[in-house]
Amino acid sequence: MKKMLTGLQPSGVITLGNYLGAIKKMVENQEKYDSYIFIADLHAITVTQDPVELRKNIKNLIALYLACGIDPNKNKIYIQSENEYHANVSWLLECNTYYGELSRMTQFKDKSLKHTNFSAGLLTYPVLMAADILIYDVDIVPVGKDQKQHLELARDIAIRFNKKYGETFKIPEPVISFDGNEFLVKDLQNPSIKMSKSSENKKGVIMLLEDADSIRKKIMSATTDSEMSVHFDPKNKPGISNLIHIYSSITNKTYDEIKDEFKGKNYGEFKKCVADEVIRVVSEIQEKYNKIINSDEIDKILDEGRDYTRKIAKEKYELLKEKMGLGR
Ligand code: ATP
Ligand code: LTN
Repeated sequence: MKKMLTGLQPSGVITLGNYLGAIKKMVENQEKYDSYIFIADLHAITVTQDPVELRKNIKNLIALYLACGIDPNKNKIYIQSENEYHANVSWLLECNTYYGELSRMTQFKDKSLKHTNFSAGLLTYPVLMAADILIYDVDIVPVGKDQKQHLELARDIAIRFNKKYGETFKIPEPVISFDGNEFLVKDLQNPSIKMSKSSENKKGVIMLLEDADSIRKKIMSATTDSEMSVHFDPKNKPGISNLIHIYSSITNKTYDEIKDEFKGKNYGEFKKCVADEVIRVVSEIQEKYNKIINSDEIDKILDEGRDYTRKIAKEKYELLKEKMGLGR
């Protein structure tokens, strides 16, 4: 059975973008693959985190995974930092990665520009991500397009390592999306940037734990254009295209079907339908979340995930050490 893996950072409450771009795809495919999903808390500390907030976010995110339909019987669910081999393997891979490659990463360039004094971890971040993937010989990594460059780097690192030390890693397939659609959910106020949980302006971002009234307001006041025609054209109509994409991702209707459905209707009517669908999905998730968040089920699931993945990761780490001539 092929393996599928993805990680999410506990850097705040997750957005509709994270859900549609990563979690929903994992849920839809969890039967078909041997699936791994984890909280990338080591990635989160590449920028400053408040320790109390961070711990709270980790727990909330696990509860949200479960509420979104990630099934603990079909997935290994774990916290990255509880499996120390991720950081260990990452160091070995760092020594097989070039500074030039890392400094060229778009995410590094964007994020380092935002801070005057940023950590070395922000630069080496993609190598840790490569370790997360390569340890388990993963085939498929469902992430949004923003992570595609990191995935390609993971491939390059694996190919280089195999050449240098002999067959060690499976090369992950560069599959970004299952349906070939790489469109990211965009900010509702500024559709030229992606919807992001760390955005300063929250008016354009829908959080999964947000209340229905607030979601409706944000969607109804989303930026559009003056054309009054509901069709997908991200270049000329980024706002409407974003809403079409959201509606399509939730209802599984194609862009063409949506165009037909809303022919002759105004943007207000369309936005109302988008809001209804988003609120329906988000309320279902919230209802489940409220049941899970205070149960002790979460600890049991995480213990099992940690123990299972540590065994695999330890073996890979020992193999790398042997190949690289480390230790006795
Ligand atoms: P941050 O603002 O802290 O960088 P983020 O909201 O951009 O966070 P990540 O934690 O970096 O989200 O990403 C988690 C997963 O969600 C990744 O697989 C990423 O590709 C996906 N993702 C993030 N934002 C979007 C989006 N707007 N549309 C689709 N997928 C997204
Ligand atoms: N960098 C990713 C989170 C992440 C990840 C991974 C995703 C860390 N390790 C391995 C897929 C596979 C992010 O910020 N979205």
